Amino acid sequence: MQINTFEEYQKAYDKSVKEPEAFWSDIAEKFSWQKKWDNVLEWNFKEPDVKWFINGKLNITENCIDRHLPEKAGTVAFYFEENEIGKPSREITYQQLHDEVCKLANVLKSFGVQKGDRVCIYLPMVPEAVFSLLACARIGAVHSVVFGGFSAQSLQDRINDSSCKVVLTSDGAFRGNKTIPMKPTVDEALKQCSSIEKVLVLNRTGEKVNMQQGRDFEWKEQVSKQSPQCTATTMDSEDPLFILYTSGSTGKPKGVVHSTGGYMVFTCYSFLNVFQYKPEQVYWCTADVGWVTGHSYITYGPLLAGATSVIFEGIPSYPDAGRFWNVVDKYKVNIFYTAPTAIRALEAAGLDYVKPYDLSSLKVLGSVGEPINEEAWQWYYKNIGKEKCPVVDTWWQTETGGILISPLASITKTKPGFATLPLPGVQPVLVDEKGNIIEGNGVEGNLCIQFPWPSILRTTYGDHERCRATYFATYPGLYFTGDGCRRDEDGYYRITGRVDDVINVSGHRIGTAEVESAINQCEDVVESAVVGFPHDIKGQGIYAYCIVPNSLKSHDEIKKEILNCVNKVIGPIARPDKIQIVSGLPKTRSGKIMRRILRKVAEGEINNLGDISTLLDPQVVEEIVKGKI
Ligand code: 7RM
Repeated sequence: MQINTFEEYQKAYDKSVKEPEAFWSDIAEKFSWQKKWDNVLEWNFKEPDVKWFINGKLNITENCIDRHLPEKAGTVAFYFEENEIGKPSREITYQQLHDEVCKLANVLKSFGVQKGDRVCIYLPMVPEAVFSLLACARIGAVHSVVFGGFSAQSLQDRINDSSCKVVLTSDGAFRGNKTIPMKPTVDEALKQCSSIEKVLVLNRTGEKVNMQQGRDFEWKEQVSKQSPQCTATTMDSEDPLFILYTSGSTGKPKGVVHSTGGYMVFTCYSFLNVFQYKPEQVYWCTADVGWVTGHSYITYGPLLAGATSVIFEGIPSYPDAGRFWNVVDKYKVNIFYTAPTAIRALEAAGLDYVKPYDLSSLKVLGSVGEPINEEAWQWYYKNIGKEKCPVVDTWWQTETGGILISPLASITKTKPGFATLPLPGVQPVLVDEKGNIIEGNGVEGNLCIQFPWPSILRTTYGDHERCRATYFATYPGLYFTGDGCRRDEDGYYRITGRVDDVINVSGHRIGTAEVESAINQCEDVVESAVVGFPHDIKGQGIYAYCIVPNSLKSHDEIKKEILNCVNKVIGPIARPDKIQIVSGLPKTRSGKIMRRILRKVAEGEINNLGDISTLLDPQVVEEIVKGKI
C-alpha cells in the first residue's frame, strides 16, 4: 500500500486515473472484509450519488483493532499525555483498546442503542473519546462528535438535527490552568432534546455534577459491568459511519455524512503515504477529536495502519510554550502533525522554548487546517525539523474525509506554502467564474475535484438537496471545494483560502452568517455584518460591524453583550476579535451587503475601496472608514 519513490507515485497516480476501479480494489483487498464487494464504483455528481465497494460487508473496528491482535496485542496503540505536565503516561495497548472499546460498545447496547442510531459524543481529548468513536462503530451506531468548545445551544442544535439517542460526555475538561465544565452544558442543551434517552458521564475533573436519575449514568460503573467481548456488527460499505457538523457560507452547520468502506480505505492509504509511517514509529497529531482531523488522523487512519500514537489532552501554551517540544522529546515522536496557528504562536514565543528539548527523533512534520504562510513554514522546517524533516502541507476538508493534496513525505519535493500534488485517485481541476476548466500551469481559479475518491461525503444529514446545492451545483459535474487555488509552473497546487463567506480562524471553519445570526440575537443589535481579516496568529480574525440604534448603554457595554451572546449561541471560538458599532451598512440598491468593502476596511485598506457607485448610500462607507480610524 505504501509508495516508496517519486516514480512509484507517478505510476500509481497514472493508474488511479486510467483504471480507478482496479487501482482502488487492489488497495481495498488489503483489508479484512466479511464479504468482498460486487462492484468497485458507481457514481454521478448530479444527484449526487457515489458508492464505493458496493455490497462489501465489513466492520471498521475489526480493521482498526482485531486484525492487528495476532501480532500487536501488546503493542501500544496510544500513549496518553495528560493536561498536567509530569504525570506518568497512560499506555493503551491494542489488546486493551479492544477490551475498552468492546466494554463501552456493550454499555451502548445496554442503553438500547442499535445499528443506525445516532450517538452524540461531547468529550475532552482523553482516550475515552477515541474509545467512544470506535464503540459506536463496533455496533453500527453513527457517531456525531461535537467539539467541547461549542455552547449548549450549538450542542442542542446538533443533537436535534440528527436526533441522537445517547450522549457520551464528561463532568468537565482540563484545559491549561482552567477547568471547564461540560456536564452542565449538556444539561442545559438537553432541556430541549426529546430524542435523548441516556447520558454516560465520565469522571475526569471530579467536579460535582447533577445526575438525573434514569437518564444519567456513571461511566466507570457502567463500563466495569460489561464483558470485554462484543461481536462487531456487520456493516455495508455504504452504511454511514459518522456525522460531523461543519460550517458553510449560509445557514446552520451541515451534518456531513461519511460512509464506512471507502472512508476506511482512503484514510488508511492517505495516512501511510503522506506521513510514510513505518512500523514502530511514534506518531502525534495535536488535533481534537471534535474536528475531522481527529477522526481521520488520530482515530481511524493511524489505527487502520496499526500505528502507535500520542493523545494529548492539553494546549500548546501550558505550562509554557515548550509543551509540544517537551512531549516530542518525552515520547520520541517521529511524525508530528499540527496546525499553522499553533506554529505561529510558538514561533512568537521564541526559540528559548525549543532549545531545552531533544527533537532528534522527528522525521516528518505535518501541517493542516489553513494556508501556512512561508515564514511559519520556514520556522517549522528550520527550528523544529532542523532542516532534516520534510514539511507535509496537507490540504483537505471535513467533506473530503481524508487528505487530497499533499506532498508524500521525503518523496515529493516540497515548496513552502504549497500543498504540492494530488494523492493518487484525486483529480483536481481549476475553474473560472463561469465554470470553464482552466488548463495548463501558472494559472489560478476555484478548486474543484472532477472524479470521486473513496472518502467523499455521501450526503448532508437529513437534507440531501443541501449537499447537492452546496457542493455539486455551482459547477455541474464537479465537486466544488469553496477554496481558491493556484497551480504554478511546476503543476504544484497552492491553496489561497476560501472564496465563500467562510472564515478560517485558527484552522476552525466559521460561517459569517452563523456569527451574524448569533450577534443579531443580542437585544440591542438590529443588524450586523461579519467578515474575516488577516490575523498574525489565528490566520484570520473575526470582524463584526453592528448596528445599535438609540441605546443608552455605552459602546463598551454593548460590545461585552455581543461577545456574551456569541459565546452563548455558538461558543468561545466564534467570538469576534473586533467589533465596530456603526449606524448603517453599505448595501446595494437591491439590499445586498457589500462585504467586499467591509473586508477592505477590516484589513485597513481604506484608500482602495474600489467601485462604490452602486451603493444605496455612499455616506455609510465614509462613516465606517472614520469609525475604523
Ligand atoms: C482538515 C480541515 C477545511 C478548509 C479548507 C481550506 C482550509 C485545510 C489546508 C487549508 C490551505 C491547507 N477540515 N485548509 N487545510 N488551506 N492549506 N493545508 O481543516 O473542514 O475544518 O476545513 O480549511 O480552506 O476548505 S475543515
